[in-house]
Amino acid sequence: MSDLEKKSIDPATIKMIQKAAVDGCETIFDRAEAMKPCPIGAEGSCCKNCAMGPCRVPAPKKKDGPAKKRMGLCGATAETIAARNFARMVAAGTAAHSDHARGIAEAFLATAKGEVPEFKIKDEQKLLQVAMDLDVEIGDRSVQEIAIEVGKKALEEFGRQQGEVRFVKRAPAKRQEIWRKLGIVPRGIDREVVELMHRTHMGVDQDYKSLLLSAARCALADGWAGSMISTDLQDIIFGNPVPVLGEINLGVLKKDEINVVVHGHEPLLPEVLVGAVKDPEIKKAALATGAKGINLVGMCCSANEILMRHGIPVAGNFLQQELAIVTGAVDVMVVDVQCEMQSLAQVAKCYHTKLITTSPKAKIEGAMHIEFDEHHATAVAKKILMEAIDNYKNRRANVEIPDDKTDQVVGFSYETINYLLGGMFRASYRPLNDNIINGRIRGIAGVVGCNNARVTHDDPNLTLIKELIKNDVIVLVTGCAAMTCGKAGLLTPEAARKYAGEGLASVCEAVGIPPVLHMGSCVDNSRILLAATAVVKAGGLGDDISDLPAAGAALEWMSEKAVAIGHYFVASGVYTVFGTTWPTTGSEEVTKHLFEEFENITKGKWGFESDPLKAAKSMIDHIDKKRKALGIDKTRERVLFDMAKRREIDAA
Ligand code: SF4
Ligand code: MSK
Repeated sequence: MSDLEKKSIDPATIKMIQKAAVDGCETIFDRAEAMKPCPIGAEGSCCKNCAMGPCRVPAPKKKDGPAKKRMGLCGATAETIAARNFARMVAAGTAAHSDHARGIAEAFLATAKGEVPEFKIKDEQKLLQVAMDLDVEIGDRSVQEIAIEVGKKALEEFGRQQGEVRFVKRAPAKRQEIWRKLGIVPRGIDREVVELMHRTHMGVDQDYKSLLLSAARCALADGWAGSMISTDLQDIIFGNPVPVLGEINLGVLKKDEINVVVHGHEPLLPEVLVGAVKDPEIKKAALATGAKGINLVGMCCSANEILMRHGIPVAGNFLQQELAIVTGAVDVMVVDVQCEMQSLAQVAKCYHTKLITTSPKAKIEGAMHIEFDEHHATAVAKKILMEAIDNYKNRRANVEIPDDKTDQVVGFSYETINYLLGGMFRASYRPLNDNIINGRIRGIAGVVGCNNARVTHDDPNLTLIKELIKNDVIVLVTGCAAMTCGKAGLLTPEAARKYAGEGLASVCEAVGIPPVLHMGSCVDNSRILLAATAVVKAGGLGDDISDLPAAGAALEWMSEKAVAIGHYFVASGVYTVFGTTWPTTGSEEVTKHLFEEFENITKGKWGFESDPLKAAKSMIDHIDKKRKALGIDKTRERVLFDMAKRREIDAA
């Protein structure tokens, strides 16, 4: 394998890494070679929670003989330190998703009050469903009255001090019972994040089991509250995704158009940009530059949001953000929050690109700042587009856009899958359950998460997913992992025949769906929780999420949000496998607790496997174990008759 092939399996990415080298522009791929991760930090053994440290308590080497009790200055053990570091990742991830949700809830309320003309209540049916789940009275009230109360009730979920976040009622009854017995039902989102930060402060919670269980409560506040609120309210004001055709990879950039890349996570500005590029005044200004128009494309989860709802092309996933600029064709890259690398400002300087930050929470030194405010949404969007139009004339000679791009069918929300499987009049997950029971579909996997520059870009996720579908496991994807699948051609109905096992392919062909279903952005992992719940409720596969033949994975994770997501899946009863690196290897006890003992607590557990084929095997083994427990393992043992045997039967 050449050095370049070790960096990415994606041809467009490799071409742009080469171009960056020619242009003398440093990228993350160069830095990953030059700087190795700190081994003590990587295993979760460094504590800097007070000024007597940082204390380093690395895992003992075998050659050192029997391990002595390792501890920091205050006596915090290696276990406490590893668990505290893990818990703080959960708190940060939950905070990120949930602060995103707060912004959406505020914009939703302003929309309901009629203060944001650009947005409206698009999905009234979903509004009513969400209203019921938030205990909002419907009666003969107007849509506006209901929406205003939904907005207010959604905001209450953040600051509640006692009781339970309301969406936990959506979980299977048995799951709710497990959480209540363990005392880990989240009260309010902010409270759980604050409490976890408090517990992990110097000299507070110093029992690793207690820390990891509190981290579960915080993570549940992400999955079953913060992220779920984001998804639901976004669907109501921007529309619930339905299957739509899109394109993905750097080849979606256009040499003769003004390219605007929208990158980050919050869909508010991207939604307005989708409308603003069609504005006659903007179009005229764009044409006046000699360009053929404006080409709006997405990057990371902002891309997923406008791809799912409008089919807007996607330039790439996390590790391609700098490389989009390296094409020399990006006139503006506009970012909001999360996963935006600070190096974008440096890369932009190598070319003509204007980097524009828009969130008051996320500024980057060297970038232009145009603050987004939903009350002046169109004005902000037009200002950004005018910056791009103005910058087109500054393009330099070194424009080179790879021609790689792939078609993809996306937009599989939880409700859309329900409708596709059961039809409009008897929408239900039951047909999926029937196909799992009869063995055509072996199980369900959720594969989510990021890219990580420490492993070959896109390779672990793609190898894992191909292996899963080959073994008749239907795969639900979100985030940057979904984009990996899009680029590799797995998100088309034709991929079923090409890559899936016979059973899964036959079901996909009958329904007309790909074997890998793109469910959206990182916050939309909440859709996977609801899909799993719907499968439980459809019957025949046990009475809890932990009974399902299902597993989750994030082999290329890098973000703290991924740890929060993984921990809420584990706390919801799912076996969840991470790859690349595992953040608690500094403590054998903590790792064992998460990988083994947690199954006795939440009925879900963590796993780690850096080899994607072995990860697939462990997920399939888990699925088969669950099939056996449900008594449906025999249905897969289908007898294949040869011609002689068939003639024998016919003659009988
Ligand atoms: Fe060291 Fe304890 Fe301070 Fe951590 S909290 S840095 S282990 S003294
Ligand atoms: S963008 S969190 S790199 S999936 Fe959601 Fe991708 Fe991970 Fe960011």
